[in-house]
Amino acid sequence: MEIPLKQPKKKIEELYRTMVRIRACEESFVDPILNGDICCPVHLYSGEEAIAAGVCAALDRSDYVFGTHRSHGHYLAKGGDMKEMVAEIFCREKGCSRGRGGSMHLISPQVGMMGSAPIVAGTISLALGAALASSIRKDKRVTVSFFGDGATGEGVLYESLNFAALKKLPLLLVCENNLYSTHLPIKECRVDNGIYKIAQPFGIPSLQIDGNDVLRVYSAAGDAVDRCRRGKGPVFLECLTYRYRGHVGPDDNIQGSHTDIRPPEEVKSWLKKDPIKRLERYIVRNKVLTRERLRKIRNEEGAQVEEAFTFTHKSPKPIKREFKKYVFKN
Ligand SMILES: Cc1ncc(C[n+]2csc(CCOP(=O)(O)OP(=O)(O)O)c2C)c(N)n1
Ligand SMILES: [Mg+2]
Repeated sequence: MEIPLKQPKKKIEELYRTMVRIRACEESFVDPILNGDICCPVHLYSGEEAIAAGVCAALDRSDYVFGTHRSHGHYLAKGGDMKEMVAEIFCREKGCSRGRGGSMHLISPQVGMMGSAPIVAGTISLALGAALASSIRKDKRVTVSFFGDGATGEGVLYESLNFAALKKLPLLLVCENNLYSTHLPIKECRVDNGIYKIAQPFGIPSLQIDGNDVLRVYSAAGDAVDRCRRGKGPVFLECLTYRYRGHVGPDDNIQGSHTDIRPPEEVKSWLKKDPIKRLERYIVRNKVLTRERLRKIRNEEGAQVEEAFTFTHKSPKPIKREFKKYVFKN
């Protein structure tokens, strides 16, 4: 007997393609970071792709997303232009922030990627504001606030939970719990590991899910987005995951010195739960797509990355006297 697929084939292919696109892009930055061609701090998202891919696949183009310091995946999954992202990371004039922002300042309002910023928890209140605006305008848009487990140490998260619940705002709070905040294991800074529980005193529906299972993320995000759109108020999703690379840079320090304190056994055990390999196994087992089709998708996405690098290297760097050109003046 055939087991029905969890999602339509087209959706599964889209989820796979998005994750592959993010991974291909992330890994292409490793060498340029190590040899100094990329000068800004870069927080790679490899290993966590299922969260951005699954959540953003449940959104409409007009919905809003706010990111963090580790936001390449959010930007790409929401439909941001890869060329402009790569150019930004290389600090080029054609980057999405005109080369003034680097890896941690990604923005593409035309697709609803409203911005990322390095201040831990700094964008949660901005997402809250966007959700409040949608609620006042009755435009049916949903806002997603992505943040890491580290943001649970910041008061603004709790203030935002209260206000969002009070006003029943269309806000989906997505905590990407990768078990570490820089080099601090979550066990050393939280009394209780169940982050999802922090939303309970505010009456916000919340759950903890496997953030490396893209089908699970997509389905949980779909339910949450639906609830937000119906005006029922915010939802909190804690997605358990793990980063494959260092906190910043490929091997934990910008120029590659090895400072990762995570136990090698722990890293190894998470590599076995790779979100892309996991979906591949599901696809092949259930004959959703052929191995050949999967290879084609990987090649196509690899080619996109190459194109983005060519575009970037043709783009000039901002000239010194224009550094402040886009600074807001009242
Ligand atoms: C308000 C603030 N405090 C401290 C920092 C330094 N800092 C940068 S990233 C980070 C850890 C963030 O951890 P988490 O939120 O779990 O995200 P992850 O890096 O694990 O994705 C810290 C403490 C900062 N950027 N902002
Ligand atoms: Mg973390």
